[in-house]
Amino acid sequence: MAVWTVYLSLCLLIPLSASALDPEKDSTVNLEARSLHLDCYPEAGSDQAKCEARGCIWEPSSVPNAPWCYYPETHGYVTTNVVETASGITVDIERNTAFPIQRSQSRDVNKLRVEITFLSGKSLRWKIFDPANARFEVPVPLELPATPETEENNRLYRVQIQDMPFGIQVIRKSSEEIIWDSAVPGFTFSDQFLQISTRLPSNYVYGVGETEHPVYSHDLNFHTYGLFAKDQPPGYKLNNYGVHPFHMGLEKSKNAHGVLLLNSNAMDVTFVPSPALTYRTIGGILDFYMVMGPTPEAVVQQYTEMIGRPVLPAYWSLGFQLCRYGYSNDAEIANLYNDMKAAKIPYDVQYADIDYMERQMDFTLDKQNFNGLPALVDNMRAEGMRFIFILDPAIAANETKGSYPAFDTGIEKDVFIKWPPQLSDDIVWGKVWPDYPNVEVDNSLDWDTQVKLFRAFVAFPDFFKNSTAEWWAGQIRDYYNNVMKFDGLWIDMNEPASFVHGTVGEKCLGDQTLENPPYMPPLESSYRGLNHKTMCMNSEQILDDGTRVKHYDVHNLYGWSHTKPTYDALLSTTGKRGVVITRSTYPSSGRWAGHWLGDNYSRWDQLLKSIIGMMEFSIFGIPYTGADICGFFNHAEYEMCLRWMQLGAFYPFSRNHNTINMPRQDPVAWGEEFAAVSRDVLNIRYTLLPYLNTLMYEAHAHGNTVVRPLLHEFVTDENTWKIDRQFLWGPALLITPALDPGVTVVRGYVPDARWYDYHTGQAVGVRGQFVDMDTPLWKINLHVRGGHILPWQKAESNTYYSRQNPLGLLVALDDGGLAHGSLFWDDGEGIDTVQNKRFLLTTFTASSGVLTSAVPTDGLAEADRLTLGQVKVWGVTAPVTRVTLSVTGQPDADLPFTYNAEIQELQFDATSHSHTIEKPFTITWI
Ligand code: MIG
Repeated sequence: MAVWTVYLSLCLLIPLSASALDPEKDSTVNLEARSLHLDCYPEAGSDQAKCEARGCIWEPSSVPNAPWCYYPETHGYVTTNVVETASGITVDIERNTAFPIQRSQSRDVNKLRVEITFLSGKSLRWKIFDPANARFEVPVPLELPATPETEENNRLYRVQIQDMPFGIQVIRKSSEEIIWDSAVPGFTFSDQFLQISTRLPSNYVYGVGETEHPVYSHDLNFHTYGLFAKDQPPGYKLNNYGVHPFHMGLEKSKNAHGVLLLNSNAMDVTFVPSPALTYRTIGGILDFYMVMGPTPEAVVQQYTEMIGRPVLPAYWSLGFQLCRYGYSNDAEIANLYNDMKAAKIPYDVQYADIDYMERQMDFTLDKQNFNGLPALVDNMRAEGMRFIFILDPAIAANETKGSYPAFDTGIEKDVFIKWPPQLSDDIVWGKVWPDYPNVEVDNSLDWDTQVKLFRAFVAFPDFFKNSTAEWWAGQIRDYYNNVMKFDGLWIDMNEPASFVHGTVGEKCLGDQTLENPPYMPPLESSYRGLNHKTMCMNSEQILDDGTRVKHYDVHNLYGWSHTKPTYDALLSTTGKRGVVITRSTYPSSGRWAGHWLGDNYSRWDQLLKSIIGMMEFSIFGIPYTGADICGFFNHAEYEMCLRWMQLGAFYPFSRNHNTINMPRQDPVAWGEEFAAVSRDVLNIRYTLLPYLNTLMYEAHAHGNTVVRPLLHEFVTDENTWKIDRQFLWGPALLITPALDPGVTVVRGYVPDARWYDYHTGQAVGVRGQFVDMDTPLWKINLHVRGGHILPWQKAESNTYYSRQNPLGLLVALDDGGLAHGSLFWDDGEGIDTVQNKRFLLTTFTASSGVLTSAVPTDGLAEADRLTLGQVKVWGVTAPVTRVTLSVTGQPDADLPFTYNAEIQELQFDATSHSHTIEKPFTITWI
């Protein structure tokens, strides 16, 4: 209990809810579930009669948001048979019929099978399903170990089955903590309502998306988040574009685990202060995967091992990017480019939004306003710039036959989503952006009238089918070859979004309980049905193997299914790896794409929300992420936009983007001071790109996070568990942005390590404390952690040029005078360079006045080699008289150096030696 006492006393320093930490309650099995009042009536309009009709207990409570109708202790299922083998446990369970049917219109499944598999020593799965009738299962392939871990001693966990109510308990053997405990009332398994709750081992839970969260460490005071992919700008409790039923939880022992519910139906997740968690989903089965960590980084590594490791984006995609909706013509983009060049603000990627298309139709070009775009793209690409275009999934259907190949060939190849044949043989028509031919759009009319008068019918491709992927790739290839070049693709509206509800005419055919299910999770506009702003749930989709599924079950996978075909098409068309950005995501989307956080607002609160969103996508396995810098909707204001440029310079996906009809907010729109601050902070980003790129490689190869919550590096220090106003890049760079108006000082935590101010090289005097940091308008606080070596290059106007500079190293020594780091380097855009070992991996170690390198992987082509340049060493306590470079087979060489005693900084420069770094070196200073 010693550890536990320390834990308790430290926790007194931070505000916690009253019921937060009760060691007795949490460290022992509590089958009575006395204090666990789980909501038996989550729908609106409960009263005593309705509550009791469900066999539940009605008891008004004064605790805000606590349920007044809760399950009795023995509600649920009972265990009837348990068979344990070396690789898992099979359990048969039956509904406890002492309780009435749970949901009218949703047939209870009375007998269920539970299959628990010991996937590996660090992971397990429990799958609860109907053994008599096959139900929908998520067709997202996971990468699971070929054989289970049959050796008990190799497993970090053990599993216990409770009989009444049935429940699974997962125990971490090293601490004897129960980290999953579903032996609680309320378990329900009916056709369209499946519910399971678990106790949580601590109050620290992270993740569950995609919804905007006000804090990174969840507030457990009865908050429910609906999850259903929707074209919905982030807002309080609103379900957004993607779905990630994954969370990471901390334990009292300070270990961490992760849990995925692999289910793709509309669902919700409720956090309650017991602490506990409830999932409710309206279809499919309950298929859970747990990874045991035990560190937060290990959780993400194990999770991404299962769902697939994130893609390695092209190097240039780590550069700064500019976009807006509403560029009026190509000249506007050309002027912007010229102004950025004149202002010397580094920038790599220019976008064109749906404006470039003719009437917003994919694979067309607006010949009136954007006729010069292909030439502009060529000119900019010749100067090392890159272009990304937007594509929406919906294809316009009202063009004259023969004039719009995307639709014509789509019909020929039968790629569009239709009704089930027994209902109709027609396409499920929607409306999105494309306009009818020959209309003059009158923007003064209200939205619905505009949709009615001007928007064409559209068809939604069914991207599950291979034939659709081939058709899509063909359109992309033809566009590249015949219209204009591009380097990456931006896929939007793939929830899928529609401007009519369900279908044109808004009458969905078929079973209406799919459109308006008996239990409706709390979703935006849920009272209007699941098809609000998307297609009918009765639409039929066809999986790769021919299985027919309902959109109801796979709606949340539409964006997921759109992503791999787009990525594959990009690669096969351009011959380069490029990058894809997608709006709607599901677990494993990170294998092919990054994600921006959607249509945010030009508001101060959105700066913090963007950090929380990025940290969540980090643990969802999508590290290439960021928010629209300066905000999408509304007018950006000077100071906010400036602070946002500083924060956004540390988004892995760093793009300033704005909606139509809003004033400009790019860095050259605000005058000289703004341009100068943007230039300075982007120069820092560009200087550190070799480090950021190495982190992207670590994510791709090992599943590490890039934007890293502090608790991932300092989990034993509880002060870090709630920090979301600061974040790290990997282990070594601490970013403390200003997030509020008018501030000149920002409060930030300095974790217990040696840190150096990035701007001055000065060691920070305190550690393990919150401190006030000066943050004048021009400055974002950045600190480098002692013990680490960061690779860098001098910034240039874009990465084509900065990549040619010599490699610098920033050696930040720790208290013991040690540091280590690494560099990943490849050609920046080749396909499968990691898989084919066409890259260089160099490690660096500094110790006792010696800096050495080692080269575990040397597969770089000669043309891509890097020479060693300038090295800065921070924390050199004694004056230096000589610096020597030694390379095997060559005479030792003296290097020019300077030593600054005041900040204990040694600098030396190897540039003149043209030493290429695939050859190991040793540098000594005395
Ligand atoms: O209905 O393409 O989130 O980034 O600029 C809006 C226009 C459609 C939504 C995207 C946004 C993009 C916009 N799109």
